[in-house]
Amino acid sequence: MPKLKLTYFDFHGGRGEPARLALAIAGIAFDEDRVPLADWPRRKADTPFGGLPVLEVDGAIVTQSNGINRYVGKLADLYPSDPWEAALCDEVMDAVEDIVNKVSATFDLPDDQKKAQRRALADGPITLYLARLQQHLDAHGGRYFAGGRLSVADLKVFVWIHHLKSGKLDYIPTDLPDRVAPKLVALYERVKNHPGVKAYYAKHGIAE
Ligand SMILES: N[C@@H](CCC(=O)N[C@@H](CS)C(=O)NCC(=O)O)C(=O)O
Repeated sequence: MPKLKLTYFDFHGGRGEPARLALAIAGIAFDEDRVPLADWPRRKADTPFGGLPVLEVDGAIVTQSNGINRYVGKLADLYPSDPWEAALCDEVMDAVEDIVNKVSATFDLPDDQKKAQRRALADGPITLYLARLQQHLDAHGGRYFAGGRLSVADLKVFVWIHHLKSGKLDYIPTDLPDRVAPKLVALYERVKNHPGVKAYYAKHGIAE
């Protein structure tokens, strides 16, 4: 196994979280550099594209969250070996990235604009992505998105649903996933209760 160091922000969730969880679930040792937000302005220029996560593998650096998810998913046996199932796994991860990017674009807006844009996102694209992802889940057996078992796609959806339900996104109703996509919420609960996930959060003192 290569020597791994995953650098990401010191909070629960976000683009670095699926890789953290995949490695933790598989029991693969990795160093974590959890960057406090206060340190970010100083650290940003040292990253290849000005963003996190960054994964160091035997001293070499790679970025881009979904690429990192695929790489650690292969190490952790949480990425399908079958090319078609891999494409389904990628589709879900990239769809989540699409909708996360739309929401991220509202983070730094003045409050009145944030309110208007987030309400429109909740009524439109977020509802659509929740519904369509639930359809995808149903179409592939209802429990997992790809390969008939847990993969990094399920971990990525888990992180997104957690964010939506967390109350940290003002003007996006926290019960939206329950109303629109209860089967995604059931998936979220399954991942949350995975022993490897529970152990990772217990280790970091993070309560769900
Ligand atoms: N396409 C990149 C996006 C990376 C990205 O924007 N990460 C966010 C955190 S989730 C970040 O570093 N934000 C701080 C900044 O852009 O200054 C990826 O998927 O890894």
